[in-house]
Amino acid sequence: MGEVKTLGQFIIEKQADFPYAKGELSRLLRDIGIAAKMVNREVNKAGLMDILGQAGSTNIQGESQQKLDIFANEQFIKALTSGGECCIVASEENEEIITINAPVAQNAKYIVAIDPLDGSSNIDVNVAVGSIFSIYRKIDINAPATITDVCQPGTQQVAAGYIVYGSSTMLVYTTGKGVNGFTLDPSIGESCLSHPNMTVPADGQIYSVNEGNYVHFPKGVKQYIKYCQVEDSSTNRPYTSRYIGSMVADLHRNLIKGGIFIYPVTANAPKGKLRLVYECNPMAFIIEQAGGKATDGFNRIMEIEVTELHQRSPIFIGSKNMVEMAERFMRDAGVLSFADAEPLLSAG
Ligand code: AHM
Ligand code: MG
Repeated sequence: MGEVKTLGQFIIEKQADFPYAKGELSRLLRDIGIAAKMVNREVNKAGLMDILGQAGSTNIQGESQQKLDIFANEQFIKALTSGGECCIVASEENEEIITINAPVAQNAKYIVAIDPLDGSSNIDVNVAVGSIFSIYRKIDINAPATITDVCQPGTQQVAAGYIVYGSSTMLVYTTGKGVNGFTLDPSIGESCLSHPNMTVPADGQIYSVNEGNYVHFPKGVKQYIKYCQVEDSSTNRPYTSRYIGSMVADLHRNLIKGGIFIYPVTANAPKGKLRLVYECNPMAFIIEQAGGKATDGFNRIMEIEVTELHQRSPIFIGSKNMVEMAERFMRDAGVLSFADAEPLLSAG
């Protein structure tokens, strides 16, 4: 049997990569790992407990909240409040930022943005869901943290990660030095390093997009989808379409197998659906660290100016070459029809 390395051991070992680290980020990551285990326990009981179904309230985006959304949000906030390393939590489920005033957090310098339970419409049907987190450092270490500290561009992220509650539960994270994945062993209650140095293949054969919205997509996206469906043995097309409806699960699969995930602007969601701060930026950081690419069709996700906490953005993310091809279609959409574009693209 090979040597098993737990998430806790790995985090402490990696602290050495940051010569002046005092262990605060390590403790913060550990706290997030603990909250994730609590959420995992409840997600796994979802079919057994009276926890299924809607809680009857709506979140600030007007979407109905599931009971597990609320539970997951509470677990993360509780863990971050009592951990002492986090001064502000920003969550998909809370309209305003949550400032932590606990005495233990007096010197806290980290901001954590979370989507505590992403893809929650999939819970009732036993399909994978996830949690996403993004960590920033306070801009001015001596001043109280404000919303400005939360609205930093994605390039300023110190760490980011996700937990996918799937056929097994995995935590995948980066601190800007590659991407590592840990699988929860339920028999010992520990997440163990199972996917060291994860990289996303530069090319893939999977495209993930909600094609039901096709009619509402911009021309460039429509043309790219058609491109994915054209037969061409030299590029292994047609590609395979896979769409779970849980961004974390869709991206996790594409990270491992190679592929592109697109949530563009649509007629109904003119700014896109997914949120920049706690969905797009952390996923972009992870995918870039794994060698992939994340843009809004034109600009790098992590360089987009953040003007509000719940800002939305279109996203094209995954295998580098696939994202670049989709960007070409976006750029050329105004001038080229698909029929014109196809020979141009096959010519390279
Ligand atoms: P949520 O945060 O309310 O769960 O919404 C985000 C989810 C993503 O996980 C997923 O990629 C997307 O919404 C699916 O949206 P759609 O049903 O419009 O395809
Ligand atoms: Mg979400």
